[in-house]
Formats: sequence, structure tokens, C-alpha cells
Amino acid sequence: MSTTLLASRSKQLAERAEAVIPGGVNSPVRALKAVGASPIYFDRADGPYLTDVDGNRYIDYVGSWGPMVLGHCHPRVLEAIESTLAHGTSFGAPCRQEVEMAELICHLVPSIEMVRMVNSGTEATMSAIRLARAFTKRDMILKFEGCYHGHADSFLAKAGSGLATLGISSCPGVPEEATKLTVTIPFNDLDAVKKAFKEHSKEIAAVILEPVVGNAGLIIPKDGFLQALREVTEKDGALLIFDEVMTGFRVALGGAQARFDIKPDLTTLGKIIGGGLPVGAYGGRKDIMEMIAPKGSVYQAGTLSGNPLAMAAGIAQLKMLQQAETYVKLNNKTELLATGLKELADKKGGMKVAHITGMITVFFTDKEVVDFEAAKKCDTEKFAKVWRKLAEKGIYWPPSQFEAAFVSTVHSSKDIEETIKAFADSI
Ligand code: HOZ
Repeated sequence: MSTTLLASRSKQLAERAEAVIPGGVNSPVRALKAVGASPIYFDRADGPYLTDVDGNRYIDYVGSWGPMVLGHCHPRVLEAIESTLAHGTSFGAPCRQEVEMAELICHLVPSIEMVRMVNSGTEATMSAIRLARAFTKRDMILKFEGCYHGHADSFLAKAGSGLATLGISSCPGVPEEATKLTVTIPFNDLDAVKKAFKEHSKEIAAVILEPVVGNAGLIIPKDGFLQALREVTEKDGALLIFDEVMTGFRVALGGAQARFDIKPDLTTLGKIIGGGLPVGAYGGRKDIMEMIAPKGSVYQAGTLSGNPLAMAAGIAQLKMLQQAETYVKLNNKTELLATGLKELADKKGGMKVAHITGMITVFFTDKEVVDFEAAKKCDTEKFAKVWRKLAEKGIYWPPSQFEAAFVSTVHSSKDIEETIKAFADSI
């Protein structure tokens, strides 16, 4: 193993952490188990780079799992946090910033007329489901294999991300009754959608999906798939929920719904609207959102929800994202990386590259990955070997075949060339 991966300070922290934190980490994927390494502990970040506690610098393609569209430590985001900090960190009461944030989100995300702030993507999705059930007076949820919507009970069936990474197919502690209400079908399979709606006509409260899947590796929706979902749900009276925790403000300013021109009924957002601070939100049609307490009786609450620090950081980032050149730049950077990796795939074989603005996955397989089954057939041992070599060469790629990599506007052409070369030398 490399000196990087055996680096002493990370190793020491991992040993201390093992004793007091389950698995030594506060979220499973970062334990690096699936890639046969031990956790790397980081000290600081700057632009497209991360530096670990041993002083090793990496070009970062995790980007805190999405929010760092403009890179780490953007001066405007830091300024916003610093100036807000002086006024206090949390009031447990309304603040000016949360109003501004809600106005911005409603202005930028096509389907959102009202929004409620929470503290994470998991909170957003579990609250959205409760609301959908209350609105439709139905209990069933339809989700797609490989999509990950956080760790609430209803979503831990055939989920991607950490569950796929660790091979956990069903999670102990989740009552069977909870998952019985979740119907799970393959992504991109319209026949399966129609069949599910035939079998459970007028019983499904909502279809929830990542409109572009990031948590099974990157899977792009087939032409017409999202449109068909919109039509099927509308016809049956079920709600359509887009989980845009990863795609919101990334694949386009207005998220995947703007890019594919589909209006879901509800949308969930996550860390990206906090500029790197812990945030989530769910929003959508006014007639649905008005059912939430205290306007309505669907209960959901949170002391830190809409806290001034996270709001200020998020507002600063969202304002910068509105600059015309942002998404052109983000797209160009992603294309540059994808083109280089695709050339490599053509040369070496056994490798497929999926990409969309700001997101990319290298799958180790000969077949295009259109669903979770195809993702699961990838050569995960090869992925692990390549990941370790990339880390040795100073590239911090998501440590799982079942996670998308994130590109930022500040990855330079040189960073990207270095990354492509590191892949070429690692395969
Ligand atoms: N579930 C996260 C990405 N899909 C990973 C979180 C983490 O390990 O930090």
C-alpha cells in the first residue's frame, strides 16, 4: 500500500476513532472499506484541492458530495459566514436570511412555490414522503433500485450509495412493515412503472427518484422516462418527487427539472443550498406545502432549521451560481474530463464513462450502465485497485463504484489532464 494510505497521522486518528466512533467514521462510505483502504482524515480544503492531516494534497472529486460547485472555501461564501457569525450562530427563532433563501429557491427552481428548510437531505426526503402521504391519503411509495434518498426507514430497500457500497441489501432495525409500503422497481424501466401502477392503482402516494441517479454511480434517464413518470403519476393521482440533493443547482441552475423540463410536485434539496454547511429543504406546489404545520397539520420541525449561518453561506453560493458563465464553465470542465476518460475507455476497454454537467462516473464494465443491476455487475475489485492507485497519485475520487464524482468550476485544465493521466497509469 502507498505511503499516502499508510500515512501516520491518518492512521493514528483512525485507530483512536475506531475506539469511539463506529467504524471510525461518521458516515460509512468514507471509511474506504470498499476500496481496501483505511480512512483518510483531512485537515483543509481550498478550491479543487483537499489536504490530509499528513500534508498530502489531492485533487478532489468528492466535493463534499456535491455542494462544492465553485470549489472549497470560495471567498464570498467565507465572507458571508464570517459576517453572519458575528451576529450569532443560531436563534431557534426566525431570521432574515431564511426568508431570503426561500425567495431565492422559489425563484430559481421551476416547480417550487413554497419551501421548508431542514438540516439534511435525509430529513428533506422523509418529510416530503410524510407530506405526500398526507396530501394523497395513500401510504405506498414507489422508488427505484439504486436510488438513495437518505437513511430513513422507508428508503432502505435496494438503495444505492453506502448500502450498495457495503453490500447491505436490507437493514436490520427497519421494521418489515415500513419497507412493505415501499415498492421498488428498476430505474429507466417504464414497463415496470406501468405494472406497479396497475397493481397498486390509487394506492401509491408518491414516486420518488433521483432524476439523474448519482448514488448507484451516475445513471442518466433514458429519453422520455421522466416525462412518462410525470404522465403516469398525474393520471393516477400520485405525486412525483424529485430528489435533487445531488442534481439541484448542479446539472443546471434550476436542477434536473429545469434541464429536462419536467415539473415535479415536490422537490428535495440538500447540502448544496448550504454552500457546504449542513442544510436540506423540501418544497413544491403551494397547495401541498400549505399542509405543513403550523399552516396545516402535517408536523415537522427543527431547532437548527433555517439557521443564519447555513442560510448566509447558501445564499452567497446561490447568488454566484446565477452568473451566466457558471454552468458553461462547469459543463466545459466536465466535458474535458469525460472526453479524456472516454478516449481511455476506447483504448483500454472494460470501462464506460457516464457524465452530465458537474457529475461523472467511470464504470468498470463493457456494457452501458442504465440501471442498478448493470451497476452491480461492474468489476468492483478493479475499481478498488484503481482507486488506491489514484489516491497514491493525489486524486481523491469517490471511494465507491456506487457514487458519482463531482467536478467544480475551479478544477483547472491542468488538474483535469493530471487526473486523466493518473487514470491511464492506474488501469
Ligand atoms: N451518502 C453520501 C453520498 N451519497 C456519502 C456520505 C459520506 O460518507 O460522507
